[in-house]
Order: sequence, then C-alpha cells, then structure tokens
Amino acid sequence: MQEVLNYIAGEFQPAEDGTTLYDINPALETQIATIPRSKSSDVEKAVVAAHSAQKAWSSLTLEMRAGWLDRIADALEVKAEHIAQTETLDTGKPLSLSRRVDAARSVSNFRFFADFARQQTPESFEMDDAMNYVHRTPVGTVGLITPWNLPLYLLSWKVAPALLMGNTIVAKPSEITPLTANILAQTLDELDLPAGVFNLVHGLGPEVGQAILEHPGIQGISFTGGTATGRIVARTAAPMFKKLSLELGGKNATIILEDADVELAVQGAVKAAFTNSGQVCLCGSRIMIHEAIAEAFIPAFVQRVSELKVGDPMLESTDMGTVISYEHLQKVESYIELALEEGGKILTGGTQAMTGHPHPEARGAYLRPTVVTGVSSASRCATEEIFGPMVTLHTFTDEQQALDMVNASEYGLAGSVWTKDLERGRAFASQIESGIVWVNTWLHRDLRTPFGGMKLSGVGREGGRWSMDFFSELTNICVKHPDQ
Ligand code: TXE
Repeated sequence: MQEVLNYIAGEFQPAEDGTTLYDINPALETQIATIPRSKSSDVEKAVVAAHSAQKAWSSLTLEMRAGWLDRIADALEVKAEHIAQTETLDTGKPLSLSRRVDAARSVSNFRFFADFARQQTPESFEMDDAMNYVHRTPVGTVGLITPWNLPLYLLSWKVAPALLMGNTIVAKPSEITPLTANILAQTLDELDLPAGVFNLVHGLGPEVGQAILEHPGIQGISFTGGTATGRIVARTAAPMFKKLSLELGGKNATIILEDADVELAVQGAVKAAFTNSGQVCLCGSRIMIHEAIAEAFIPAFVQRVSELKVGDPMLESTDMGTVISYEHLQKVESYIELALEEGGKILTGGTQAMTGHPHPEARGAYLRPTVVTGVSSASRCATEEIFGPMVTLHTFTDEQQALDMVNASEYGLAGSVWTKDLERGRAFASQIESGIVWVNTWLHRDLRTPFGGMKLSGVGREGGRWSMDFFSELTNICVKHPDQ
C-alpha cells in the first residue's frame, strides 16, 4: 500500500501527530494508500514555510515564473499516463477519460497560464495631466481547497495562476482522491521548486481544511466543492476579509428547443449528463425538451443511454466507471427511490451494474446511468444537486415556460441550449441565469473565458485574466505630469 506524505517546506513528512487515513479504490473497494490526517499544527508549519518563501518567489519576474509553469507542464506531460492511471485508480473514472481530460488538462492548465501571462500588456490609463499605472502584487499565501471529481485538473487550475502571480501555496486536496496531488508535489520537488513555495497538507475538511480557512497568515482562499461546504468556507473566511473564490455545485439544464438537430442534441445531452458518472459540476442533470420534439428526442436519448457500457474503469471499452464511493452510490440511489416516491418513472437504469468487471465478487460503486421522467421540475430530485448518473426529463410548450423552469433553480452554474437557429440560441442563452451557457455543445472550454457561477453556484470567476485578478492585489499608481 502506498504511503502518501504531506509536502511542507520542500520535505515529504507525516502528520505531526502521526495519524493517517485510508484512501479507497471505489472500483474494488480496497485500500490503496494511507494519507496523513493532518491538523492545525501541520497547517501552521506549512504557513511558516510559505511565508519564508514568499519574498524570493514574488521578486521573480512574471516571465521567470511563466518559465516555471512551462517546466512544470513539461514534467507533468512526461508523467501523463501515470497521472491518468492513478486518477482512475483513485476515482473509478474510465481510463480513457482520465487520459483525455484529467491528465491532459492538468498539463494544459500550466501551459495555458504561462502563455497567457506572456501575452499581457501593462495596464495604464492616460489622463490630460497624469498617467495611471496598474501595479500587481501577489495576494500572499493562498489556501487552495479542491474536490474529488477532477482531482489534479482542478488543483492545477488554481496552482498555475497562483504561482504565476507570485503567491505561495498551502493546498489541500480531497481526502478521497489524494494521489495525483502527491504526484504534483513529487514533480515540483524533482524540479527543485524553491522550498515552501508549494505546500501540500492532506487530511479531512473539518480538520485541516478548516485550519487553512482560519489561519490568519493565509490571505486568500480558492475553493471548489459542494455548496454546503462553500457556506462554511464563506462563514469562516469572509469575516477575516480574506480574498475568496467559491466554485460550488450546480443543477444545470440542457434545453432542447423544437428546431434542434435531434442526433446532435441526443449526443450532447448524453455527454452532458453522464460524463464522469455525472460528477462534473457542469453536468446537465435536468433535460428540458420542447413538446414538439419530445417524441423524436426521448426514445433516441434513452436508447443511447442504455447502450453506455458501465464497467471496469481500466478497460478501453468502458464508457462509465464507478461513482466516487459506495457512500456516494447510496446517496444517488436514495434519489432514485425519491424520484419514484415523487411520481417518477424510470426509463432506463436505476440499478447497480457490474458489466464487464473482472472481479464480480467485489461490490464496487457501480450504478447504471438512470433516466427519470414524470417528476415535476419543482420536485426535490429535479432541484437538488445529486452529482451522479441520474437525470430527470421535463417537457415545455414555449420558450418562456422553459426559461421559467430553468431559472427557478437556486443554482446558476452552467447550461446548454440546442437549436439550429444560432441567433435564437444566443438570445435564449443570454436569459439563463448562469455563469456559462453553451449553444449546440457542452464542456467546450477556452481557458481565457470567465468560469464560475451565480446564486448557490458560487462567488467570483476563474480563468484567464479573472484568475490573474483573483491571485493578485492591484495598486493604481497615479503619476501627475510635471507643470500641469
Ligand atoms: O464535497 P466537499 P463532498 C458537491 C456534490 C457532492 C457534494 C458533497 O453535490 O455530492 O458536493 O461532496 C473540503 N473546511 N460537489 O462532501 O465536502 C474537503 O475535504 C474546509 C460539487 O465531497 O465540499 C474537500 O477537499 N474544507 C463539487 C473539499 O472541501 C472543507 C465537487 C470539497 O469537499 C471542509 C465535489 C471545511 N469545513 C462535490 N469540509 C464541484 N463544484 O465540482 C470539507 N472540506
């Protein structure tokens, strides 16, 4: 079994009190690693290390730090297959997905921010009698807290801009998926990143996560996770006036207008619903279909979903692996039961599935992709974030009704609209209360664009210049021209 350690002040080390937690593989339900169960004393050490590295790191030029990001990207790229295999072991997601999305994006996050930094021009504002210069300094030591659904992908999405802007880091990955964060720490260690610039502290949210939130020496918090935890993060960090970025949950809608290309919409809706077993905050878990196209769309959608191969995540042929844990599987199943109580009918799925698994005796957190119809768009299973392979279908007769259903959600992260009329798609998209709307596509990402949500889906935006803004403080320097 692998023994994962904290990475503090350039040293791999156990928790100060020596306690550990088990990391579980959700496909076999076996223990694959131990991680430190860190406490506030470990966070304290990490903050001291980060502070001692801060001055030297922030005094490098942006160009030099961009060079570091390039070297990190190159080193991670060499390990891409190792990262993908490890992510699959830890999460139960198909290896093909780990390769295509998790490993690839972890590399490109570093590369993107390096290139993006080089494209920036100094920001200045000329007045008749003076010139304003925008001067950026780092926030300081930042706390990065990340979830289990896209472990290294989301951690690197924060680490890259935080390093670029001259911050030092205390990071905490999810205790459920700690392994690829450890690969990142090993990689930075091999590259001789100055000690203390990046510190990784493993453990439980209410223990080590909370200690990061509460530490007065940490000036900014970037958090991705559930909305309930986000509330705790805000409650703790906001009164200390820490800079805060909250990327939280979603209950995203996929809207099929009556003039949609049925084949394209079916493909897109299946992908939006079941990628990573529905465990992407952007997943479309409420599908709204115009009545005029429902007869063509619904049977084709259900057919396609029932053909998805659920099984061993290591097999090339697998479309969907496990959900993240057996506990999470039970949560999703409880929503399937709730759907039936709420008057719903299951069109496909609804049961555990072990197809193609090499160890049929293992329990494994497998669940068939599940499609529910007949529940109200205001029902609990159509309004609460389930974060698993289950979607509800709803029909509408006109655009206003669709918009009302979509915007009734307490969440506002993402959505997709499917129509052959692009102008209509844009107009419809602009009326959806959410941070990201795709027209005729889903999870099509340009990393320069703002990413984040409104309402219960979070506060703030990341991506491109929004990440650069979050991870820096701005000083406007106004210089008066002489004799004017
Ligand atoms: O996430 P948590 P959980 C949603 C999804 C899921 C639900 C709960 O609906 O079912 O959230 O998942 C750390 N102080 N999303 O419980 O707890 C925790 O250790 C500081 C959506 O696994 O929010 C982990 O590192 N940190 C989401 C991180 O917060 C704390 C992705 C996220 O875990 C803490 C994941 C505390 N008091 C779940 N408590 C998305 N937006 O993509 C926990 N943590």
